[in-house]
Amino acid sequence: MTQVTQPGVRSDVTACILCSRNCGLAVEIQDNQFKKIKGDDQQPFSQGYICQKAARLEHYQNHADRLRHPLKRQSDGSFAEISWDQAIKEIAAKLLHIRDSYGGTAFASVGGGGQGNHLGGAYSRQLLLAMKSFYSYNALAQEKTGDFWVNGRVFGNQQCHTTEDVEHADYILFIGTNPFQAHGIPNARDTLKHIKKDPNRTMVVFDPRVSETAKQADIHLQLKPGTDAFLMSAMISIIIRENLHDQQFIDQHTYGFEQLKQVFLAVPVEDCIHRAGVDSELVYQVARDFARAKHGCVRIDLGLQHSLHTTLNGYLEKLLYLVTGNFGKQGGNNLHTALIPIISDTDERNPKYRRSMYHHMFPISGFFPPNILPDEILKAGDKRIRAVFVDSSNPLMTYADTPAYTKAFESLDLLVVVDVAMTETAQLADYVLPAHSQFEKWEFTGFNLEFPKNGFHLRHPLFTPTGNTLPEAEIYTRLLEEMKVIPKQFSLLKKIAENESPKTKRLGYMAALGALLAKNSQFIPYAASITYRTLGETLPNNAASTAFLLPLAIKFAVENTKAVQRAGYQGNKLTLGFDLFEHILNDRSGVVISEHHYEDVWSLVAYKDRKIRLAIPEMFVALAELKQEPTLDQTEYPFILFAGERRSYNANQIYRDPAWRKVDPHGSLRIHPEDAARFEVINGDKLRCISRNGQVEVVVELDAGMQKGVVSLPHGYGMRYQGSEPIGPRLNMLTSSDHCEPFSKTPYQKYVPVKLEKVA
Ligand SMILES: Nc1nc2c(c(=O)[nH]1)N[C@H]1C(S)=C(S)[C@@H](COP(=O)(O)OP(=O)(O)OC[C@H]3O[C@@H](n4cnc5c(=O)[nH]c(N)nc54)[C@H](O)[C@@H]3O)O[C@H]1N2
Ligand SMILES: Nc1nc2c(c(=O)[nH]1)N[C@H]1C(S)=C(S)[C@@H](COP(=O)(O)OP(=O)(O)OC[C@H]3O[C@@H](n4cnc5c(=O)[nH]c(N)nc54)[C@H](O)[C@@H]3O)O[C@H]1N2
Ligand code: SF4
Ligand SMILES: [Mo]
Repeated sequence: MTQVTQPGVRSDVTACILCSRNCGLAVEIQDNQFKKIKGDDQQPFSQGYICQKAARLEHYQNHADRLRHPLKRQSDGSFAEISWDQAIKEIAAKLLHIRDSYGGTAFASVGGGGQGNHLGGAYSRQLLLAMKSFYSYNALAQEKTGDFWVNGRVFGNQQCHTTEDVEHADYILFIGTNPFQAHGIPNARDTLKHIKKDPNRTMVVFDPRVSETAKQADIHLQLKPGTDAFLMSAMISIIIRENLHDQQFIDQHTYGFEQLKQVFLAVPVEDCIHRAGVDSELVYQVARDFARAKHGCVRIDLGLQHSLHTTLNGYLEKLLYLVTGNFGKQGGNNLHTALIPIISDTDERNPKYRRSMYHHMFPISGFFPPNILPDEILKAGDKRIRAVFVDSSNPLMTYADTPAYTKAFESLDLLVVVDVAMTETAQLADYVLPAHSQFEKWEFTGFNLEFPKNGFHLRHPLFTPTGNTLPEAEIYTRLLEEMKVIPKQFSLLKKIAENESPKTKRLGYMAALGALLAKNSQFIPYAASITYRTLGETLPNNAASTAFLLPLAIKFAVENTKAVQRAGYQGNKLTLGFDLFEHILNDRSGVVISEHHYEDVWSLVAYKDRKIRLAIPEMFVALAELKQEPTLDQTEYPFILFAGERRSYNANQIYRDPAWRKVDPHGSLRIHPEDAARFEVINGDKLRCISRNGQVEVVVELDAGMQKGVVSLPHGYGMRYQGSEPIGPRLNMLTSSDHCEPFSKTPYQKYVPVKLEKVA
């Protein structure tokens, strides 16, 4: 509960918004500012853990680039403050004009939730539907969609997503991820420390760089960039050749192994290992020990997903734990439940999911890849995208190919940006709509990916909003009302909500809502705004925007009844969700929402027969092509750049004020000392980093942990704070839209060919 500790100082709890872990925070607040930030022991998952980044959150909450008023671009390019009424009226009229003149395909939404804010996504999503569009572009489709596609084939639905029980594993493969800096696993640094200390547990890291995690590892396979597919296919081949696969698991739970076996017996193991440039004996040892481990698990991230063969990598990674039977058990990889459906299932074989106009690209898990958007705006002729709504995202900085994005966004008929800060993307907008910060409104994320226990944390507002800002729920609901997609009032429904007796919980309301939507199916897509304006207005503490969680909680409880009961909620299949909702609303440090048994994982497999499909024909083709893949010609661009490393002081584009950083103010280029010597540069000197698309000037940092011929720059720099020159590298000046995996169109950000020049 919020408490007053000393005069003027309040304590409260919330969560960190800087990475997908969303660790619980216990905070002290004074004068509407953070005074002290530490870990919240009561948060059921992070249990008090935080990293160094969270303590700096005042730099997100208050800084000079915060937006305070709705803005409209003037003919001379400057911005003028306007009222919300004017903004909503003008934008609604323009949207309707575009929709009714050119059809829904002329509109795209971009973003819709970052590392900490997914509540607003339920509302922004409605605008896409009101525009009769299905073009949702999102950062997930520049990293994870290859993986989601594989999940769809292996488990039967792209919403089936796996998690890794690193805390209970005795043999862990970290492939292309640096959890010491990037987290992504529970309480990463503590977890890594425990594994390191325990002689019975083995940590193996696959990384071209001696990363902070690699330094803690028992075994480091320092492979060449972009060669994971070679290495993983060699390992799977070794496991199958040596009969180390788990035949019993395979027989009981999977289809397609015989086909798989033939394909992997044909993998040229030695060639593949050679290609990856690692010690052959070590690879055999890791393959054998992983297969024999009691509790083996695999954790991957951008080192695989932002590199060559993204989709194939996702497949091979899954095969590693599936053929060894490390699935559906403690310390293995498992599927998990989800209260908030952030992704959907859009299998490209289903013609119902419409493709993009220029690239004929299909959505994966509901999202289109940012790499194609500039072309869809600039090159699709009459079918082009003419209006874009950007929310919680800064694509001018974070999507590949800044020059292409700049040109595309400048050519739009309408660009609207909803953000808390004046970003580089907002600078190009026709209208900029200022949102409450994540600590000024109700918030949550959908990044709860745990199994067998899963959780959810609804955060209460901490601060009084300053300036003329609104929460996303209000912004989008007003727009829908102005567009006459929904009426301004649902008087009957609201009256039922107001008069509901505590005894009936909210049953009367839910019955009335169900009846309304059954009779008026055109309102179904707008259930979030309807609950916001009706039930929402009766919830305590201005929690209106959270009302749509009630139907989601009910659905979740119906689908996972026993697991929800085990987590301590009262009621039967139909009433349990009401109790869950009350706890979500009132338990400020977050709640456990489901508690499964490991063997329940099979009920989360989407194929009706609950069996896993191991053989994916498209992936067999990709594997065959691997054998013929030529090595890169490096004559013109002799270095491979990792364009986007996670370090101690970067956090996507969430912090704009450079004062938050305690080290690495320039976001330096890490380079092997011998490579640096060739350019006669030392720490602090400058180099020019040049790709085929652009160039940036960088500050040098010698790092003997880099491979020769490989350099690395951090993600999350390059912003212009208060209109300054860019601070640190603008990475996506170097990347190109077409430098991506042909299938998923996810960018090769960890494989950007560059050359270096000394700055005179
Ligand atoms: N500090 C910090 N933490 C963050 C973020 C942040 O901005 N800052 N962002 C969050 C987000 S959005 C994400 S998606 C995650 C990403 O988290 P991670 O993917 O774990 O982080 P990265 O540093 O991008 O990349 C991980 C590792 O991949 C290695 N790598 C590069 N190329 C290859 C390759 O070809 N093969 C292999 N095996 N490895 C390779 C790099 O050397 C690096 O150590 O981090 C999250 N956490
Ligand atoms: N070259 C290269 N590019 C990369 C990466 C890389 O490694 N290399 N990493 C990629 C990855 S993995 C990711 S996930 C993306 C992330 O890139 P984006 O999807 O652009 O997300 P963020 O950088 O988190 O941007 C968050 C935006 O949300 C705003 N914001 C914060 N709080 C709120 C709020 O409450 N409401 C609203 N409306 N807005 C808010 C912030 O001010 C900021 O402008 O970047 C990608 N880009
Ligand atoms: S950045 Fe991630 S790991 Fe660090 S405190 Fe925030 S949520 Fe936790
Ligand atoms: Mo990400």
